[in-house]
Amino acid sequence: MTRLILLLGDQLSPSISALDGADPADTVILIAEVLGEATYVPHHRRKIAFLFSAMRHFAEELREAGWRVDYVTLDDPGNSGSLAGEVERAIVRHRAQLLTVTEAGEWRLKQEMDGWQHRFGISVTILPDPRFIASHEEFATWAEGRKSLRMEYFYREMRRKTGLLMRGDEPEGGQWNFDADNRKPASADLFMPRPLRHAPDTITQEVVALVAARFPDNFGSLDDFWYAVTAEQAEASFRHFLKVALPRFGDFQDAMLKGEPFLYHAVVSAYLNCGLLDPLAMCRAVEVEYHAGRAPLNAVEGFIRQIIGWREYVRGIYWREGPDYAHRNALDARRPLPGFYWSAKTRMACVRAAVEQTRDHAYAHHIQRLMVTGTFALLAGVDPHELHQWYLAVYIDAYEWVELPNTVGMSQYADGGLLASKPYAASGAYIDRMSDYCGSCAYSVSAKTGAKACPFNLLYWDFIARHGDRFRKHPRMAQMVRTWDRMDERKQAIIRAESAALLDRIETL
Ligand code: FAD
Ligand code: DLZ
Ligand code: SF4
Repeated sequence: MTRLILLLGDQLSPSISALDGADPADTVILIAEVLGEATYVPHHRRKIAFLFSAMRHFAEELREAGWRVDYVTLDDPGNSGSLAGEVERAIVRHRAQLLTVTEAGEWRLKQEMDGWQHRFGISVTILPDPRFIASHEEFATWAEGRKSLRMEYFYREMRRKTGLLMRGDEPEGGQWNFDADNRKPASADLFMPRPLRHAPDTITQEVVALVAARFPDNFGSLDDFWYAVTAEQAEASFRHFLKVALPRFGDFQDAMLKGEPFLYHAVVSAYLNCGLLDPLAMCRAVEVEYHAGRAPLNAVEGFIRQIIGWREYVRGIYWREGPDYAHRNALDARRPLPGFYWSAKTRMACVRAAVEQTRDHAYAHHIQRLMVTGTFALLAGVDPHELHQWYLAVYIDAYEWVELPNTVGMSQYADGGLLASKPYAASGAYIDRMSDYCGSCAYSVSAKTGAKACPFNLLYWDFIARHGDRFRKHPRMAQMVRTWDRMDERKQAIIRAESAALLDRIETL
């Protein structure tokens, strides 16, 4: 009896549950490049190339380990263009009677897979994805009956569960969270680490040519491809991060600098999210750096929190909230996404820098996503669903389970405060404090009104005014609403009028 195992593009781990207990003698593994997955949003070209190359390399590794792999390339003349179509063709090709998959990372595919047994008329087994620290059930149990679902409390559970940075029942260093030490701006004269670069081999070169030919109009540069595409390369990239950047990861986690897309970040999310790296193994390696005295606690705790805290927590929220989470719009934001999110043609130096490096590397670090492109969209009232589709398309690490809660919840407050305790609304002063962008900007960060006023300044107060009623009693927003309420009426009128004019010419900012 032949068993078909489908592995998705973000399931490139030898320990994936679909392979558990399978016998290479009667198993065929199907991996398929399909147009449907490459176009459900207009992905960055580097993202498609990265994933196809990683998929092809993984298929080679599985073959070397003794598995029969049926790999369907995008330009295979018979390619049906969808995962279901490829499964159907493979069932016939191999006369398969059983199909095994590991659950997919988004509702769209989950709902489709739930119908496969009926559709194909063979036995279909869908297994949980063990590459996460908390199962769906564990998250549901933690969330059950809580008034608020703050990440910090979930994170403490994960610390206890994994034993990471624990001394018995107490957190290492007597504190769970050292974020207060982690808000330093960087300066251009510091030593700047760079992510490890991997020369593209023949497989990657072929894939880059394929993507250039098949996706000529998609966003993003394919030049100078340097990402890791195998587990071994990804591990080398991570080890490089441990050595050159981890010690300062905490200090400069929120910093931004011109011409420095990566700073002290790990640049590992692409590898983690498609299965080339294992989250728990990474955290254990980071903990070793602390105990060996090579990295301080604020850096190590900060990094571990991102992985066993934020990453696990957003996944929990995604699956708990259901498919309609993608359509939440608590602040009723309806503005179309400005064209400069694609073209980078804007005089706002901060937004331009974030979009340019996104175009060049399919990467921007967390504070750029949250406090530059995210905050601008929030203040301007951009439709969160459009913005979600942009984030999902342009980042090399973007899959809906992780991108959506970060966008709809954390960055846009579109879930009404389920995930974030307050909207990430801020004036230009925040960006000025954390970056060197403002010095070379066409706008003046110190100007609150007038032709040169930083758009973040004007739109910040406009946002507070627009949503004053909602936030007047909010514990963390009431103060700002009061400041607005007390502002001189003439000044209020100027801000509202200038903001309205600015939003009318948003495409020219
Ligand atoms: P580092 O800063 O070095 O952090 C280490 C790791 O921690 C990351 O690789 C990542 O796995 C994890 N991590 C850190 N913050 C988060 C977070 N908020 N949620 C989940 N994991 C986190 N991350 C994605 O992996 N995919 C996405 O599609 C994605 N979309 C985002 C959209 C928005 C609007 C925002 C605000 C954040 C988004 N993030 C996303 C989270 C974060 O920006 C990226 O994980 C991070 O920038 C990846 O770069 P890095 O590997 O250098 O991370
Ligand atoms: C993102 C992506 C792309 C671009 N292409 C493929 C593909 O051709 N075949 C495939 O199996 N997976 C691809 N993926 C990843 C899937 O979209 C991902 O598995 C789902 O979004 C679930 O997380
Ligand atoms: Fe961004 Fe305003 Fe600073 Fe310009 S002045 S870089 S728009 S924060």
